[in-house]
Amino acid sequence: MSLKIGVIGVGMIGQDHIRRLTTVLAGAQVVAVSDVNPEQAEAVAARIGARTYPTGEALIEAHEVDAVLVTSWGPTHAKYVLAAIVARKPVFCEKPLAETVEECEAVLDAETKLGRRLVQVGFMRRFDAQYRAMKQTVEAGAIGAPLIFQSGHRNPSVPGYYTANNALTDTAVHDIDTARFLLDDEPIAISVKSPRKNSRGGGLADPLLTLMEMRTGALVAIETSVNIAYGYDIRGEIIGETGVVTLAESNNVVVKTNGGFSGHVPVDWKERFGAAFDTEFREWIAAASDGGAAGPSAWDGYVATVATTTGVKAIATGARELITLRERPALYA
Ligand code: NAD
Ligand code: ISE
Repeated sequence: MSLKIGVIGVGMIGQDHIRRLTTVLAGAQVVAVSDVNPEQAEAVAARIGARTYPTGEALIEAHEVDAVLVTSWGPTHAKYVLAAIVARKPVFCEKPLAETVEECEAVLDAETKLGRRLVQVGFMRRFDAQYRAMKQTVEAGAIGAPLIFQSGHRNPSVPGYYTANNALTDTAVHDIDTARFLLDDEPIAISVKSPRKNSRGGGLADPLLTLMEMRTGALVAIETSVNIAYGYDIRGEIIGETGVVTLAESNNVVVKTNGGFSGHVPVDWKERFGAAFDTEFREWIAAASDGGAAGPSAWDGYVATVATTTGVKAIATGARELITLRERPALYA
């Protein structure tokens, strides 16, 4: 039987997820869409033969909707996730789970009160074959205890409204989650430094270097460059006690000619993480069809938001700021 999905927010990534749910993956059907831009909702619905709903809440309550996909703007995520929990429906929420720590805590409270997981957060890197291989390498003990994780997150360009705070809340949020995933560790402090600005950024503090200290004593150094022009380049290396593990280049082939060698750099996150998104949704469809969720949880969404909001504070103060987490509920053990 096919999982009947309702999608709230049919902009760029909403439409990309609808494409993969309708043309790439099996086991799901998008039956309902809603958007604050009704013309956009109508246009997308007409393309796939879905029904439109005037509000996200109405879509969540609809009988025909088994599971909910939230791909609206960040500040609206929490209210839809909470409504889905009230309706007892599995919900996939794109990052961030919520923009404030208080809203994330409300989601944790609602889900732990229910006593089972319904929420999955869109940290797609956890489904990327390269990162999974990196994690397996660490867990196999091949490099000894991890000491440092260096993560490079490079975007060719960003829109004019993008701020230095966005470099944490919108971009480095992925590296923060990746660090927790790879090291199986939690952050305790964060500081952010900016070198000389990239002149392509029109005054934006870019790049940023974020240093996160972990409970075990491991350090995480995140470089966010968002105007680097040459492509969308994701770097990663873990330095352990006896070895290192490094993300390979993401191009399929290396071309050697005329005394040189070259390879393709992805143009954007859709290209770099296309296969990871497919795996993420394949695993979500399977879990949601059983009434649950797979992979990144509301707890992971909560920790990421605590870390990014503390990082935003660190940008403002220029100081090292402590990251304070509530006790992890048993549901997320
Ligand atoms: P977008 O602006 O292209 O699309 C958002 C859509 O949501 C728009 O059509 C807008 O009209 C609609 N919307 C806004 N508020 C709404 C509401 N209250 N109810 C219903 N619809 C509403 O944005 P986008 O780039 O698609 O990003 C959407 C989300 O996905 C963001 O949270 C973003 O951080 C996340 N995202 C994740 C990744 C990733 O790599 N995982 C990549 C891009 C975007
Ligand atoms: C975007 O919202 C994403 O989530 C991408 O994965 C990230 O690389 C980009 O910087 C963000 O703007």
